[in-house]
Amino acid sequence: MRSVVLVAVLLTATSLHAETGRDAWLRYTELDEAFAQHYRDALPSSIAVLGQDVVEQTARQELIRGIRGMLRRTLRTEQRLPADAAIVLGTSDEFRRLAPQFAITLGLTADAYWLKTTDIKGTRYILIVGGNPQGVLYGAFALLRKVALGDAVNELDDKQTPAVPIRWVNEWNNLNGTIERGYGGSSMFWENEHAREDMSRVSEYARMLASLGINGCSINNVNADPRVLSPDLIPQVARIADTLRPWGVKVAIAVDFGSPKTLGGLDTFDPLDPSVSAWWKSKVDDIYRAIPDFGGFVLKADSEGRVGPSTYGRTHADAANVVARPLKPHGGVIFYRGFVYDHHMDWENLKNDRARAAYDNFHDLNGKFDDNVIIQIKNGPIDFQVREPVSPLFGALDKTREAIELQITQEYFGQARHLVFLVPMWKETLDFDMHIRDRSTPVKKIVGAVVGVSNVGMDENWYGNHMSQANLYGFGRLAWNADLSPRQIAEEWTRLTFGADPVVAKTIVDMQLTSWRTFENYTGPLGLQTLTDIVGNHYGVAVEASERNGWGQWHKADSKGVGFDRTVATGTGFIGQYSPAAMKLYETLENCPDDLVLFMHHVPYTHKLHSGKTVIQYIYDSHYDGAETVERYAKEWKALNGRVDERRYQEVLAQLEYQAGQAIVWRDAVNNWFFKESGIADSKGRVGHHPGRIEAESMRLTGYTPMPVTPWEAASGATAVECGEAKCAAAVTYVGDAGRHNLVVQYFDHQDGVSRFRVWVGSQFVDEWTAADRLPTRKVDSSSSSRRTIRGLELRGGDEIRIEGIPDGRETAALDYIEIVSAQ
Ligand code: GCW
Repeated sequence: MRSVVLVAVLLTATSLHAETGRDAWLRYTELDEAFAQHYRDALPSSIAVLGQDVVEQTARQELIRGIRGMLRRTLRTEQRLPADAAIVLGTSDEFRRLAPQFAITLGLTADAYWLKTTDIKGTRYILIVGGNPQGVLYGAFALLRKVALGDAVNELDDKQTPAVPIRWVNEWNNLNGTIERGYGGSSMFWENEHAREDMSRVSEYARMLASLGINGCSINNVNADPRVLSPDLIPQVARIADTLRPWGVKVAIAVDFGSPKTLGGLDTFDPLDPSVSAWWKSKVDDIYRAIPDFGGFVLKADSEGRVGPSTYGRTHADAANVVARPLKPHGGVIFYRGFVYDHHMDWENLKNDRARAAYDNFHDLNGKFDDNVIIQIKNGPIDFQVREPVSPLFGALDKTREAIELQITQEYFGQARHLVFLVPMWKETLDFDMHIRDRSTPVKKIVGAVVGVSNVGMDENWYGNHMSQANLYGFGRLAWNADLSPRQIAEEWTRLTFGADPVVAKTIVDMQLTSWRTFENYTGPLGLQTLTDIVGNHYGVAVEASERNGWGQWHKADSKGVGFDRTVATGTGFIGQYSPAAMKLYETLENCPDDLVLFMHHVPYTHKLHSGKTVIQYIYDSHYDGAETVERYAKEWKALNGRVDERRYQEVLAQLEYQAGQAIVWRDAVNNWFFKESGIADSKGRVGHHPGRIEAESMRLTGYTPMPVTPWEAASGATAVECGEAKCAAAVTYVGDAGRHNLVVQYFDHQDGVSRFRVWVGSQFVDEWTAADRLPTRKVDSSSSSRRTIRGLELRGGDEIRIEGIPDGRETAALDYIEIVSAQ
């Protein structure tokens, strides 16, 4: 509920000083005077904390900081309960013991909070009551959020209880300082095989986590280095724990199941061997001596080359339990990952199906895990693809604790170079009804923990992209309350991050709410999954990369049809892993939603969808739609010039313009590939026809030589030109109408150098740039394909357009094509 106060927020001038994004949604920018005055009147000017716990002290400090920032008031700190108005913080126990006059009888569970305005003999208090010290801190953040959002604080009576008790993030950080699937710079925890000396970023991050109610953080890659358990490293983990503790965030680590052997020197890591269980016990006891509030372990076993219980013919339950038992007396848990599959699967066996793996591996073990084991299950049965059904394993473990694992880092979602707001997708998963035993059982009611793969880095704005922060924010908010709507979350984040200007808010929220569909449209619609290089960087387009290899992420497109038959009737039987009601949704083409049709069925390209379109036409259209929508985002963003601080305005604009170019690379690659494979033309005549496009290989080349590109669809005409000399040029004579034109230059920018490009029209020099972007490839391919648009050139027939490329290092100043389009 937004109050009257909001109106005042809308009138508040945006503060437009340059922002780096480092403060994320916790900026606490000054409110305008009238508005600040309103809150100064509504909020007491002193603060008192009942308890001694460090987390409660943090809560007080945060309130002082936030109120000082927004309201230009430094709250008076009172050592004991003042007789006049105050904000009073404490746990419900502390209130009962130390401030009985408030008569707090309400029961609050761990982490819950209650914000309550109360009057005692005419004196006004705002109480922040927590079920525990963390709850107090979460309450403090909630109060500050209300002020920042313009919500009423006059008559507070707001009790919030988190949906699940365990809300953790996993950071896939390596001890050498790199981050697996991290796109925001290097690790804030580790550097050169040690914990960093300077923990200030960790502390800032912990604050962000606490502001969302996240209460645990696993600080190393699940592809775990056994050394993390070495006697040297444990004190360093303890130092990280000390930094997280004031924010109520527990530290956890990912462990390698082979550690008893590789690190401990035993000759086995068999979970049923007594020496192995003794080793785990002594290791766990050592950890708790150093870190009494240690959260626990994350374990990836028997997956993607990690060792596991299969070495000894043991089960996942044996493996999980041997590690869980010594954790138990200390209150620790183990998250055992459900992401177990065979990546050497025979692709010629039509019954093989990676999607089946998690369920097949775990459902028989239901009830066999100790009660401090939590099976951590990815949202979908494959691997964080652009669209997947819900993992059927959620419905198969009713006697075992379950966590849902969501990926905040955008591995298959454009890796911080593309704007994709993931909350709507997560929300669909959490709301999906598994219909277990014919009862309504949405995933959010099944899971007892929510885990997000976060992977923030040292980049000033944490993710390498301002917009990606919204995914961490949204993850935390949903983990706390899965009933929040994506719109509410997007609105909150946008207002907190970019201010209250309604035009800014509307533009950003609209982009965010449509961005998942947009990304899906130009990457992998209809349940095809992200058509990226799945054996490489998971970034650029490579339609066939997932086929004919053991990784099992097949879409099975051939000249006749496309899609993976996972039906019970004729396919792999995957659909049979769901309850009868969910099965019914997917098993027949009549019922199966279009969005997942190719995940569940193999159909001819001419199959008509519920929408009435054929599959092939849908593929073509969605790719054009997706690319056009991103172009629209960039235009809409430009309309915010002057409404967003200059630095973030420019950085987001550059990101959206880049994304618009990449969306075209995807559009053309996917559409050309399916056109070649199916032989069916686009009914709208666009695929394969690009008015104004001139292939670089057909230009007059000086020094440049044509090269085939792999995969072929990554370059227009399957060919680029590259320069093997100090300097090369490609020229063409313009033959079109006279007038204002935009000139697009499609070139390649990889990691091995910084090539330069210069452009002339006749003798007039019109543009130059360097290929210095940070893109995940060392090759001429779809990931390096980049776009430069030179706007508004007045061209006349007969003009020579000439592009000069100057290679650098191993980068060859390669060109794909140019396009000349009217700017009218
Ligand atoms: O999505 C895949 C990633 C791997 C990751 C693995 C996992 C940590 O490509 O980088 O390894 O999933 O979740 O274990």
